[in-house]
Order: sequence, then C-alpha cells, then structure tokens
Amino acid sequence: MSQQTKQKPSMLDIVIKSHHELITMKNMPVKDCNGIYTRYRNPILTAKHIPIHWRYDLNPHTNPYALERIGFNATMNSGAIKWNNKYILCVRVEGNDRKSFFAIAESSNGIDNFKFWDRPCAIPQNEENPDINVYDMRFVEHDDGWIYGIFCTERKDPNAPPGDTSMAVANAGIVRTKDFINWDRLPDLVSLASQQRNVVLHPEFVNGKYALYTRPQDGFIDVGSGGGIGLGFIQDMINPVLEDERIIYGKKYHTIYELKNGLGPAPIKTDKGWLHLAHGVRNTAAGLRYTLYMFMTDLKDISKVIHKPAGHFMAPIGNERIGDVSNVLFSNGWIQDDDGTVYIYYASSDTRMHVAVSTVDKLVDYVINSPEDKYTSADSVETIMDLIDKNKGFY
Ligand code: M1P
Repeated sequence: MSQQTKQKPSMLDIVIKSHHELITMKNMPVKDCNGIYTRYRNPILTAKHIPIHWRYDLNPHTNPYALERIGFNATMNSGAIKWNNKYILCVRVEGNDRKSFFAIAESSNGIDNFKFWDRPCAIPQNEENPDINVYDMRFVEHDDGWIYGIFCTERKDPNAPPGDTSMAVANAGIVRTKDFINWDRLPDLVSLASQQRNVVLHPEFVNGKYALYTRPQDGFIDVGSGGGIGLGFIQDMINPVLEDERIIYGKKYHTIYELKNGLGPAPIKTDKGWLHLAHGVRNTAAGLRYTLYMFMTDLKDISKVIHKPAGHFMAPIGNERIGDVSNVLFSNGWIQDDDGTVYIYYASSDTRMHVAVSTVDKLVDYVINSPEDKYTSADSVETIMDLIDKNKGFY
C-alpha cells in the first residue's frame, strides 16, 4: 500500500464542501410565467447558506465531534440595494433561538451566488429602550446623501397583564450608514399609533420634509381599527416625529388585503408615477394568507393612488406555500438596474429568500393596464366579458 493513503474526509470537510456547492449553485429561470415577471428555480438564500464559521466551532480540540454549535432557522424578509456594482441584501436571519438579526449577503448578478459577509450586522442599541427582536429592514438611498435602514424593533409590552408572555410592541427603528458596516442608530419613530410596522422611507424630500410610509396598528398582530398603508412626514431624521399621518391605501372587505396590508420596499420612480410593491393579508380557515400586490402613486402628489390592479401580483406557489408561517409571501426589497431590469426579492412562508425578475416597463404596463377590482363577483365577470369582447377576431 502506498505511503500516501488517502485520508477519509472529516465530518467538517463534508459540511464545508456541501455548503460551498450550495452557495455557488447556478440559478435558472422558471419557464412557466405570466409575462409580467420570471421566477427563478432555487431559493437564493436558505438557513443552510449561513456561513459555516457562524455555526461550527472549527477547532477540533474544542469540538471533537464536529457538532453544530449555533443553529439557524430561516433567512427571510430582506432589504435590498445596488451598491458598488453588487446586489446587496440585508437579510433577516432567524436563529433557532427565535431571535432575528440582520446580515448582509451579496451577489454579482442578483440571481445566484449570494454570499454572506464575514460577520452579521452589529446594530447599535438605543440605550434607554433596547430592542428585543429586530426584523424586516428597508433600505433607501435618500436625496440627503445617506443610506437609511428602517426596520421593525420589537419589545415586550410593558402593559401586558401578569402571566402574558407574548404581548409585544412593534415600532420603527432607524439606522443610517455609508458602508453597511458602521451604523448610526437614530431615535425610534415617534407617532400617534400604539404600534407601527412596515415603515418605509420615501427616497426624495417632499416639500423639504422626509416622507414615510407607515402601517399604524392597534395590536401586535391584529391591526384593529388601525391598518392600511399610511403616509406621514418628519422634519428631521434625528428627531423623527411623524406629522400629518393619514391612510393612503386602506384595507377593504373581500379583497386580498381585507385584514391588513403593508408597503414592501421603497417605491421606484417612473415617468408615469411611483411604482409600489406591498403585501395584502386575508384570513382563511387555514390561517392568514399573505400575497404581494402592486399599485402606483402620482408623481406630484405621492398620497394619491392612481392605479391599482385587482388582486395579487404574486402568491405563494409550490414549495413556497410551506414553511414556518405557511402561505406567506413577503417582500421588502427590490433593485432596479440601469437597463430597467427589476429584481424582486421575496421570502416564502417566513423561511427562505427567492428572486423574480421583471422590468420597469413591464411593471408599469401591468399596473396601468390590468383591470381594477370592482369588489363584486358580478363586476369581475363583467370585466372578463369586456376582455372577451375586445378579443373578438383575435381568437
Ligand atoms: O408572518 C408573516 C409576516 O407577519 C408580519 O407582517 P405584518 O406586519 O404585515 O403582519 C411581519 O412579522 C413579517 O415579518 C412576517 O413575514
């Protein structure tokens, strides 16, 4: 037998190899599409994409059995931005301990080979009221020169009755950065609502003020009498007191946003109006169903919704339907390229990240030319009849 007998690969060698294969896997478009966008076959980020050195103690002396020391449960709801020619996601990573935190992952093409940076984001705390859990970052490169991140900060409700260990308060936490490594923590949003989630900064000043999309709510899960996508203004990000908040897109009976809705990423400016991506929630016998929908607001008056195609734009399909919180699609990040390509980053069932690709032109066409919801079955049939009549001679 030769002196150089091949050594059996260690457990960790196998883990490292399969991790490398996973994160370098090529992604392919899915053929079956509606012309509006193209989904990609593989999730772009899963819990298995988390770097090995965040999970394993790599020292064989202190980890002789090569056991995973820190487990991760999900990679989901990611903010997105193009920066230094890279597609950057600010991923909501959830540990097995249920705590979410942020970590940056980058790709050169926006559809595969997303790799986490060496370390997760260390978001500074507001000393007087530290976060218990943080999630769902929205990035915006604002006209003022900063890149802002607005996220949900969650704490136990101080007014919870004794023995209630789940009542929580959600609010908007605010950071700004120039490099996604160093973060300035600004004060949390001050608003009249008892809770806020899905808060998003508009990229431009409006009459010299910062404009914020909000989702005021009465309870942590149940929006109560609150709800709807709101719009308000603040004078100064260092003292973020929300003024003149009002609902610009409310919830409505027998729609896909009957129970609640919330804005996704910051809107994309087009020559026809601001393109918005949002999520709508309705209740079903199987629990809440979250789908994505789109609308457009006026360029001069951003509070005015000028186009709202009926129904969902994307809903969970196939494996997307199943996960920690099943039947959920959620998006808080998209990237518009210079050539008009739009990368829509969405999470399925609070478990994994995906990408779908479209263009600004197609999305504008979809939003402007798809029929609106007229809110009754009879009206929906009439809308279909209209199309059939217009199609006479074409089929
Ligand atoms: O579990 C589905 C989503 O629920 C919440 O969204 P919303 O505030 O609109 O109800 C958030 O916790 C979100 O992170 C989560 O994906």
